[in-house]
Formats: sequence, structure tokens, C-alpha cells
Amino acid sequence: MTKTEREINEQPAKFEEVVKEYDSKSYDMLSFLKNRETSEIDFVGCGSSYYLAMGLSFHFNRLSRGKVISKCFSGSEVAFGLRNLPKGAILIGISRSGESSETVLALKRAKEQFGVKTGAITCNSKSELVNVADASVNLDFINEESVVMTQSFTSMAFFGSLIARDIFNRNDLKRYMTSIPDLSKKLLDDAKNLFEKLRPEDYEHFVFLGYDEYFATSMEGVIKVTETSLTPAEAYQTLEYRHGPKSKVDDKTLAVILANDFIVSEEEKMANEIKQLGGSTIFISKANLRSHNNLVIPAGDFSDWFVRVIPLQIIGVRKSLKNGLLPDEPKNLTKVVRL
Ligand code: F1P
Repeated sequence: MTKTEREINEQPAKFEEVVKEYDSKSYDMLSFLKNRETSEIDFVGCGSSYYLAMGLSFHFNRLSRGKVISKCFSGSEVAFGLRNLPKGAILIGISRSGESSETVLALKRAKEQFGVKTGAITCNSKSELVNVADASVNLDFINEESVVMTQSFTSMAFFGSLIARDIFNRNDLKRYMTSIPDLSKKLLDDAKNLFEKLRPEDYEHFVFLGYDEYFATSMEGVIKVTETSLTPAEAYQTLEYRHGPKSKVDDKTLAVILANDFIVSEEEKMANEIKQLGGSTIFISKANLRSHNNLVIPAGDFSDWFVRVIPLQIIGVRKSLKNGLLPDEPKNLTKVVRL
């Protein structure tokens, strides 16, 4: 078994550890966020951590119900001056290593240029990012050996989503803490069972579709499949797919639709269109649709946004191994990008 496969399989257990460590490891960040009347909480990261920042930003906007606004940035956007930040904003850097130069530079520039307060969510408490940040969450119990981010992505996403509930919807915190590990174990097992029959590794073109947090998840799926298997993969808002990109659908296309409760019937129509064009589909929702492969999950309100990346991680690794590649050592990539 490769390190990446092991680290994917460990995710439900890691989520249990996130819950166990939450009170102690969230204390600094919660006091930091709760002790200031801020109207803007933004997130910044690179690569997978950029899509993690995107998912957390959507989730903070959703749970705060307009109490705060949240934007997301890639490290380079802020580090090199493409973006300005309002003085009262808080910028939270997301980084497994805590050493990605653009993310560290982004926090430094935000502090120096805009007088912005900064936070960090990382898996490395001894990192430059933690030194720069005013408050940090340090998940040092996540020690990924693979270059490819899997459990670090989902564990930092889970922790950030817990913090969002702690601030904006504390009544839901306990329920959420217990539901996510169980949900992820079932989805991991269901995905593995489905893939033994469907064999995603036999496809040559992957499409991941979803809105908001599920779009961020889809983009992370694109990175996973690209890094590990070098196979063409793309992501769009679900219904955007009919406005041009669907021209590439053929019998080697596998589309995963990460449906949400609010427009699931419209997303089902998109899935039907892909089938009619000769593509294959996996529909992730509460429903069990007769004409599609299904991964049934009891949430469609975006609360499970990072859990849904698990099937996409597995597709990447299965395709990588089928292509005779090494998922632990993706081509042209290093674990940390230092400039
Ligand atoms: C960010 C990142 C990873 C990617 C590769 C290079 O790392 O882009 O997402 O998989 O390892 O670095 P980090 O800032 O989260 O440590």
C-alpha cells in the first residue's frame, strides 16, 4: 500500500483526533476571533490549501448569515500586491507545512501594508507561518509523508468548519463533531465498494461538478487527480457544464456530481445530459438515483464539503497506479514550494 492510500484510509480516525484535540487546540484562535469586532474574516493558501481556503470562506459566509463577510485568496494574490485588505479584516493563512513562501509573504504583507490581524491553521507548529501569525491552530498530530495532501486537507478543513460553528452556530457543534467521523467512514467504504465495480481507473477524462463549498471540493479533486495520475480533470459549477465544457464528453468521461439539497433536481438533469452524451456519472447526494451510480450521504447542506473529497482522492490514486505512476511522489512536485 502506498503512503497516500494509507493516509486516505486514516482520515476517519484523524477526524476523531480532531474532535479530541479541538478544545485545547482551538482556544487561542477562538479567543483571537471572538475578542474583536471584525466584519471580515478572509482565508489565504496555495495549491490544495488555496482550495481549502476557498471552501472555508464559502462556509464562513454561509454560517455567519451576513454577520461577517469572508473572501479567499491564493498566496500570490496578496503576497505580490494584487489585492488590498481593509484594516479591520482578519486574514487566516492555511498551510500544511506553514512554510509556503507565498502564504507566509501574504500574511507579512497584510500585517505590514494594511495593519491586518492574522491567523494560521497548519500542521506544523514550528513553522514560519506560526511565527508571523497573531494566533494559530497547530494540528501537529497530522504528519503526512506523501507530497500529496489528503488527510491534512480534510483535517484542517474539518477544524476550520468546527471553528465556524463555534462562532456562528454553537448549538450545532457537538452534533457536527460526532457526525463527521461516522459520515466519512461510510463514504470511504461506499466509495471503495463502488469503485471495485465501476473501476474509475478505466476512464481517461474526469469532471467534478458542484457549487460553493462543493466547487472548492471539486477543484481539490482536480488537483488530486492531476498530481497523482497526470490525467485530464476539470471542475465547474454543476450547471455551468452545459455551457461549453460538455462538448468534451465521451465514453471515457467519468463525471462526479457533488449535488446540494437546494438545486438537486437541476443537478440531476445535468447528470442525465452527461449520460445521454455517452459519459458515466457518480451522483453524491441524499438520494439513490436509478439511472446513475450513487454515493449516498445524509447531508447536502454543504456541511460535509471536505468529506466529499475522499472519493475524488481515491479516484486519483487508483488512476495513478493503473498508469504505473507513484502517487507518493507526483511528477515535478515538491512537498513545499519555497521561492
Ligand atoms: C501547499 C502546496 C500543496 C501541494 C504541494 C506544494 O502546501 O501547494 O498543496 O500539494 O505539496 O505545496 P502548504 O502551504 O499547504 O504546505
